[in-house]
Amino acid sequence: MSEQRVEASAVPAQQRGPWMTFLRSLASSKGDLSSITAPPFILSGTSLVEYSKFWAELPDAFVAPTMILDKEERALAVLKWFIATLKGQYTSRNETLGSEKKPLNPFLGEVFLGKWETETEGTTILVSEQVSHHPPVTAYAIYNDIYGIELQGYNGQKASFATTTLNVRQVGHAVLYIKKFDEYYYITLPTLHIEGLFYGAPYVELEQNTLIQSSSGYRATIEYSGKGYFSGKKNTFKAKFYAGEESAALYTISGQWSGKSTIMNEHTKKESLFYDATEHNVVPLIVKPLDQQADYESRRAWEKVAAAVQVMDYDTIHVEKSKIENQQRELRKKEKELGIKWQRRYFELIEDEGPLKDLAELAGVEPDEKVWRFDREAFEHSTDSKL
Ligand code: 1KG
Repeated sequence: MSEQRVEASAVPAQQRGPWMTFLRSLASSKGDLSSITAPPFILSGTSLVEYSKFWAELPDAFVAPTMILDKEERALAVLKWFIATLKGQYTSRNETLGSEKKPLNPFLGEVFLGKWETETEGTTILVSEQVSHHPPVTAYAIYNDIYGIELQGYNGQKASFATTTLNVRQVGHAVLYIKKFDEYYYITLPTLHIEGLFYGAPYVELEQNTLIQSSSGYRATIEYSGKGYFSGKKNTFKAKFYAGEESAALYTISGQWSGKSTIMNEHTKKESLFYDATEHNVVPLIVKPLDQQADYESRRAWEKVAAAVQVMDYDTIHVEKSKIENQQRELRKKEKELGIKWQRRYFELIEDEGPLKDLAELAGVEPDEKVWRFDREAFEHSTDSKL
């Protein structure tokens, strides 16, 4: 880890020392990203609870499957929507913040709410809540009632550090439900690694594979690879689309999830454009003004920290973050004294007995014993639902 390399990096001069210490501390980290203190220049003023929004920033792609009567075409449209979400999920900070940044660690009960309003798709609602702090787990639900589609899921991260790269395995899954066809899609989450750490310009690359298993039988497996030493472009994927258990794929979809991809019909060998991420503009999420937000809503709660991050006022970042962390510690202490547990707002941890357990098994995935599920009723009866 040569000084020269850090010399040449995006690390502000006065922070090179702390950055070196931080990089060394990563090697001894226990895998919980939230417990690692990163130098202020790599901090984002956005809480991780907001990241659930990346699933539906393209409402047209999100609702498109509901309008397709042919179940094979419909399952292909679900795969296209999933691929379309990846650019936002895993590269958008590079554009907006210059590199990947360390998001703020959500506190238990922190909620992020918003909606997309578009001409053709109408209203698409986002509910995201931090349902666990140790380990950190975010649960979310996104739905559009006009088209009858709902995505819900939860995720946590397990990090490990290898030589120059930070590896992040995601815990959890997503489930898409299309009401008109009473159809479910079980979606697993990609493993990622952070490159460019030494240059102080970290960015995400995806690896290994994920799958989308439909209750209609259609299944897609997606393999991810990045820019290797010798060959290969960044953000590359290859997906195989199957009608069911049989081995022969009906279609092969390949390309870059942050760029163009093509689909090849394995029977006719005809190839055509599948999706072009450079052509698709995300729709901004509408979030209530801060003064109309509850004090547990993300942007209201982190307002002072986010403002300090904006101006790189490291002392204020520390003071304001500690205030929130101390409040949370007080809350936990009181709960302990009173022998009460923190009540989640809009999600509940349940034994997964439904169709999803079978779907997970069909997909050959070890289903989680307990899963976080959206309590729509609780949300709709709450003042928070007045978005
Ligand atoms: C702290 C790392 C941030 C990540 C890995 C948190 C999880 C983010 C997830 C997986 C959350 C769920 C979303 O659906 C998809 C998603 C996208 C990005 C993921 C984040 C990337 C960020 O990189 C951070 C680590 C790199 C670097 C900024 C500094 O290193 C550290 O701070 C080490 C703790």
